[in-house]
Amino acid sequence: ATQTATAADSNCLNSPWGEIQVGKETLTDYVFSDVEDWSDAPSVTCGASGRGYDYGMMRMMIDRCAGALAGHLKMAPGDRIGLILPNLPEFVVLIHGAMKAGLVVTFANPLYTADEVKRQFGDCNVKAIATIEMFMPVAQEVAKSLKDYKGTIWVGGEDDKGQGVYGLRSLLMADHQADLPTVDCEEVCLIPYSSGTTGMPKGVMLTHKNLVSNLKQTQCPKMMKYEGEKGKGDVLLTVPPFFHIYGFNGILNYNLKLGYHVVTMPRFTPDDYIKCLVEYQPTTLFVVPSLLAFLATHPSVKKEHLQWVETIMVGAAPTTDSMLEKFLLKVEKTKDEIKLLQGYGMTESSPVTLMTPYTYPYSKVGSVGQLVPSTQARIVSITTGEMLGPHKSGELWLRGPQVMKGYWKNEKATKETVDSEGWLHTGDVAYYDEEFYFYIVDRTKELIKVKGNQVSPTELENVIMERPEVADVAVVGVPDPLAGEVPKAFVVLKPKQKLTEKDIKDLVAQKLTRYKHLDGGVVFLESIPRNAAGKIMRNELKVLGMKKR
Ligand code: 4UV
Repeated sequence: ATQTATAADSNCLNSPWGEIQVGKETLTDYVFSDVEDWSDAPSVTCGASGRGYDYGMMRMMIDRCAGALAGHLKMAPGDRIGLILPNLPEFVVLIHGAMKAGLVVTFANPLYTADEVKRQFGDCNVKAIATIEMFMPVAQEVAKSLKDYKGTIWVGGEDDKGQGVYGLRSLLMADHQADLPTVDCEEVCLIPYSSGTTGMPKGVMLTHKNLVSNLKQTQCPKMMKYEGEKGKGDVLLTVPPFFHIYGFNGILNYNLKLGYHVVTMPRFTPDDYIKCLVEYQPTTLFVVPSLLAFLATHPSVKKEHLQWVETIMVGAAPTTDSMLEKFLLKVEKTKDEIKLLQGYGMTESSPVTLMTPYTYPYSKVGSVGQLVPSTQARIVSITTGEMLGPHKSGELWLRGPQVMKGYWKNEKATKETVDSEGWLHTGDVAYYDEEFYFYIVDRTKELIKVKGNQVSPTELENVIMERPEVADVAVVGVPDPLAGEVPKAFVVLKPKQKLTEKDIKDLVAQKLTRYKHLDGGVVFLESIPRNAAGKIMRNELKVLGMKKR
């Protein structure tokens, strides 16, 4: 109904869904602001162990965690804390407890190697780490490399281990008191890492205002026709990691704000997932495309397992119409019976900028939706730099209150990514149709997406270049039916040097976590195609990579 408002400005496209009131609250206060209405209802449950807390208990633990961090570990407002945690109910206690104490959180994939965590936590000067027993050796090794370190929080630990390792339970039981700071909504509270359009992963500075605005944008009553039936016992089953912006803000905070029962698990296994479907009877699933493919095609997932599902949200990487069709075939439901939502986002935009509204017709299923409220877009020609009209593909630029403050200690990359008028240059190629539905068609940036996870080619190239036999290297993503894309390396050896594909693969496998491994293989070349400026011509390599599989 409001769609004519879209093209309002000849300079850019506006959201057809109008504006939201930009968030002034802190993230934790906003997410838990309605908690009184459902304090006895379950908040987050670990599907593997059954351990969980109701909303009232969760909020009390968050308050006590804030008190312990400020009062006992002596973390000061603005200090960084690093989480090395899988999806557990206690993740919520730590992250919101830290934010309540005015701290800035950065989170790492718990399956990262010590080298990967050291780089990230060192870059933003982390002063405390929270982790579980399984990852304590990595945490301790990383802690040794950090300056002014205040201590490690042992999630799952009853008592303190000594030597600066505090059991979370004992910290919470002690009810440490502290004067907590008044936190301004413009302050940074989260620094997730993203490679952006080029180079190594960089810290993305997100403020309370960024994150709260994005929750308001994605829960806009007009766009989502959200009925206000909050906390009525709806159950969400979700496995995308909370240590990625989609999992943290797009899924966890989004659903906690609505009073949902969030069921998750620290590690995905088909058996555990199916067990949770039967036990918790979720009405909603938030997935990435590879998980949708699992649900749609895995023989052990049966129609009966999914009989309660009413809504399924897919984000973080491209999904296909045929996969959505396969899912509907599996559950033997029509497109009217299951609400399929899709979204497009980026770490740099807290994350959501495009989402399918409740009005979206099934004929547009390949679309990632329309601009969320208070968000503007431009499609900019890659060759001429001019703004393009409907059905023409160009780079997608976005602007809104959810766009990051900048990259941590990296003004150069910030300026290259967010221009002086506030436009975020996404590095994605997209077009829109007459009804202002957007379609993502390609990427100009280097980023590789493996099962929704970011892989920076630069990071792999740096590891491979460490070998003295290597003269030059380039890494690109090649299509993969299950993972979406996988990394593939092109290597030039120095004269008379010998290395095998296995040598290169092993090198990467030693240094980097599993999903970054060279599953696309290794090809040895005489030279890497580069343009006059010395930039790797990645598109040529992608074509070559597909031929040489
Ligand atoms: O920075 P990042 O790892 O961030 C994300 C965030 C994704 C989403 C998606 C929907 C949500 O509702 C939500 O809360 C979070 O993935 O990677 C950003 C890049 O991933 C690709 C694209 O290249 C981005 O620049 N990407 C993300 N979503 C999609 C996508 C999509 N729906 N379709 C195609 N590519």
